[in-house]
Amino acid sequence: MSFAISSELFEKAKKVIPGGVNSPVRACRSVGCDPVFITRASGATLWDADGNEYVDFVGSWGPMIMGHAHPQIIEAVVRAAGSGTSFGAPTPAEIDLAAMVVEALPAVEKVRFVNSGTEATMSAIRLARGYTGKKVVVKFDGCYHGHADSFLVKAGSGVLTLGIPGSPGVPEEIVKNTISIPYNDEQVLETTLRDKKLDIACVIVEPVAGNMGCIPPEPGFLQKLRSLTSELGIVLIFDEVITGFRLAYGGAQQYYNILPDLTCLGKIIGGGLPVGAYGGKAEIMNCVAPDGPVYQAGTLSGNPLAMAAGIAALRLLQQPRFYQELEAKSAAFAERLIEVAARVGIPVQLNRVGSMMTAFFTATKVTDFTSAMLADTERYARHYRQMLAGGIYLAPSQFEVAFISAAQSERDLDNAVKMTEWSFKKLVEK
Ligand code: KE4
Repeated sequence: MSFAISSELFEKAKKVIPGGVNSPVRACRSVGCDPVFITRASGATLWDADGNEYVDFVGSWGPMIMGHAHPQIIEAVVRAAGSGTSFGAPTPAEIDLAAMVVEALPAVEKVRFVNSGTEATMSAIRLARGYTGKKVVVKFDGCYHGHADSFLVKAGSGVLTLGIPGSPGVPEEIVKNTISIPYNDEQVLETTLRDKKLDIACVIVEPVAGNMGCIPPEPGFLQKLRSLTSELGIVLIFDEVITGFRLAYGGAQQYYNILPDLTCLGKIIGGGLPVGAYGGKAEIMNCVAPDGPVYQAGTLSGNPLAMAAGIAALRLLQQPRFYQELEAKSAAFAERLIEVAARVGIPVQLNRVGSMMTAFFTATKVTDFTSAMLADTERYARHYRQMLAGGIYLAPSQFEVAFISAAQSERDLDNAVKMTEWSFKKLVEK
């Protein structure tokens, strides 16, 4: 494979864009190579500027559950574009997508659209603080909720991959109101939430962690979180930017049957266009301007093209048996990877929930940030480069997830398993 044109493009990009990328993890720093520049995608296939072809397991970090350039999504966006691209005024499509989200998510009575997952979570914690009159936000080590100041303490994706614990530019006055505790630790959770000295407004959690690699909630953890926050009058926020419409049509809240007070969404609900959303109990959402005093706004919120893409995407997810078939495909693929690792004799922990999974290069069970940090990131980097050379496009970080989509064919998955076995064998050879 030649990456000559991508390398040229990267040099050009670095002259005008910090690091040559518009999001740090894309720079592939933690996997020891330069990024390839993608020019086209269709279904489960990506093509880069050198014409190399890849089976895609990143799916634009989650949105592309239906695969790339799905004809019905493209057709919806093209049709919408023909009527104009942005009005800064309410449109019928916003009502349609909002109604679909409310219909799908058991804990959401009202929803506000924004333009990214970060905007969704940033707005949700402001709302929780405004609604409760309290200040402290509790999050979990290794969970990532976007790059708003309040979250950049032991964040997961991006910051963790770059090894920057928190970030310069975030005033400590902000982060002193953010507490980060270990994921899956009920003991510390209870002690923290019951600490009378803490003026806790909300807890925000990835119901399945996806930004320190895939880490499922331990049995009972989410139930404990729900019962404690209900008892103590703390707003429970599910950050479902990844899990929303990924684990089930009703997201993690349907999958685990746990109802948060607020839900944050992104990725899939935009069908690949920039959409985020936060929603929840009407009693809380009615505190959002202009109904209530909690301010939040956005020029392109509810953009007609993004709404059209989101509506088309969710309609495709309503197909009967969509999630059962995706689960069967994901489970079978994960099982084959586990078998390959055992056959080759390489220590790998394969964490999976539904169609999101991570192969951690470690012999230790991965249940939280500390155990995730034991993974061999050098070995992952070699694996990433070997798989890329073999036409398999993985996340350029050990601390992200691989996604199965409706578009990967049996042949694609067979190729990925074969390449994985080849790469694992090279890794154990040294
Ligand atoms: P965005 O602002 O990137 O749309 O969403 C932030 C966000 C919020 N919550 C969760 C659970 C998320 O996973 C994310 C963003 N995810 C990362 C990858 N895991 C985006 C990739 C990137 O930063 O380039």
